[in-house]
Amino acid sequence: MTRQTTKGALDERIAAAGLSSIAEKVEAGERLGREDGIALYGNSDILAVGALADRVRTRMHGLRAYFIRNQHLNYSNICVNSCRFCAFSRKEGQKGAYRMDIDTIRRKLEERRDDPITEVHIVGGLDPDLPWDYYLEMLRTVREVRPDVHIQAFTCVEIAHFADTFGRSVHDTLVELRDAGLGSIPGGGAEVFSGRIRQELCPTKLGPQGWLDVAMEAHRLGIRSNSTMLYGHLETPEECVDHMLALREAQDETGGFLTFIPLAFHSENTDLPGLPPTTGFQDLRAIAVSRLLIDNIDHIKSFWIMVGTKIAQLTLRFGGNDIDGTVVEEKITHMAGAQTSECLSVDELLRLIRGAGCEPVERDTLYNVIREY
Ligand code: V47
Ligand code: SF4
Repeated sequence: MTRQTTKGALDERIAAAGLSSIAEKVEAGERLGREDGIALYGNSDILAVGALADRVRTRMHGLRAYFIRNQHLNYSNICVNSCRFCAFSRKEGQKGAYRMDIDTIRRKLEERRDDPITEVHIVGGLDPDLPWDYYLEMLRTVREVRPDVHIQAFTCVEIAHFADTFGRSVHDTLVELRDAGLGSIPGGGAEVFSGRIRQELCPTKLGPQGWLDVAMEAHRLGIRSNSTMLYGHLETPEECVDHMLALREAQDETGGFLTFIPLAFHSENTDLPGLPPTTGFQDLRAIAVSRLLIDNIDHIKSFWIMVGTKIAQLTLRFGGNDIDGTVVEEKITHMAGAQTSECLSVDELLRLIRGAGCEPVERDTLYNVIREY
C-alpha cells in the first residue's frame, strides 16, 4: 500500500471515530480546547486517537525516541504525609522504614561508578527529622563521586517541605540547592490537580497551586522541571483534562517544563486496595491525549517501570517520544506491587525502541543528544 493510501485509510478511520474536527485542528497546528480533550478521552477508538497523537509526535520529533542512562536514589521513605495512593511511605520506627545516611548514598553511587550514567534522580518522603545540611551534603556527595552527572532531585512537594521546615523562602531554598549541585526537578507530587481528588487522597499534601508555584519559581531561576499526572485511581476524564490544561497554562508563562509523564497507579499495599491495575487502553490514552492537548511541553515520556516494557514500547507510536532509562533501584512503584524489573540494560532499551520502528537517541536530562544509534 502506498503512503498516500495509508494516510487515506487513517483519515477514514479518524472520520469514522467522529474525530474529524479535532483532526482538522491538529493538521492546522491549532490548539485543542477542554471539550476536545474530553471528547478524546471518551473516544473508544484508541487507534484513531493514537494516530492523531502520532502525527503530532512525528511532526515534533520525527521517529526519534529518547532514553537516558540514569540511577534512581530514594533516600528516605519516612514521610509526614499519608497519601492514600502511596505504598512507599512509613512513619519513623514502623516496619520497613528506612533512611539512608550520606555514607550509604556515597556507597550506592560508588557501586555504579563505572556505569556511564548521565543523571542521578533523587526523590524521597517528607522526612521530619533530616536536617537541612543533609540535603546539601547529599548533593555535594553526588557531585564529588560523579562530577559529570546531572542531578535531578526533590519534587516540588519536597522543596516546599524544606522551605517550611527550615524557615526559608522557596526562592532561597532553590538557590541553595542549586549552588550545592541541583540541576533540575523531577515531576512527582502533582498527582491530579482536582480539589476533589486531593481531598479524598492526599488532603495534607502541598496543593495544586503550591506545586505550580514551586515549579514556576524554579523555572524563573533557570531550573527546569518535569511534570506528571497520577492516573488509574478515582479520577475522571474531566479532571485529567483540567490537569493537563493547568500545566499547559503554566508552561505558556515560563516554558520551564521539560517533559510530561503520566504515572500509572499501582494499588498493592496502598490505602486503595483492590483497585485494578490500569488497562492498556488507559495507559495509551493518557499518553495520546496528553500529546494532543499539551502542545507546549516538548516531550511526553512513558515510565516503563509503571506501565511495563510492552506498553512503554507501544506508547512510542501513540504520542510518546521518551521511555525514560536504565533507572536501577526504584522503590516507589515496586513497593506498590509493580512487577517490572528495577533496571533495564541499554541493549534492551534499544531493542524496544527499534522494535517500534523508532530511532534510538540517548539524551541527557535536558534532552541534549549524547548519541544517536
Ligand atoms: O508523586 C506514588 C507517584 C510519584 C504511587 O520526573 C505512585 O522523570 C504509582 O516523582 N503507584 C513520585 N505511582 C515519582 C516521581 C517520578 C517518577 C518517574 C519519573 C519522574 C520524572 C518522576 O510517584 C509521586 C506519585 O505521583 N506514586 N505512589 C503508586 N502506588
Ligand atoms: Fe509522602 Fe510522597 Fe508518599 Fe505522599 S506520595 S506519602 S508525600 S512519600
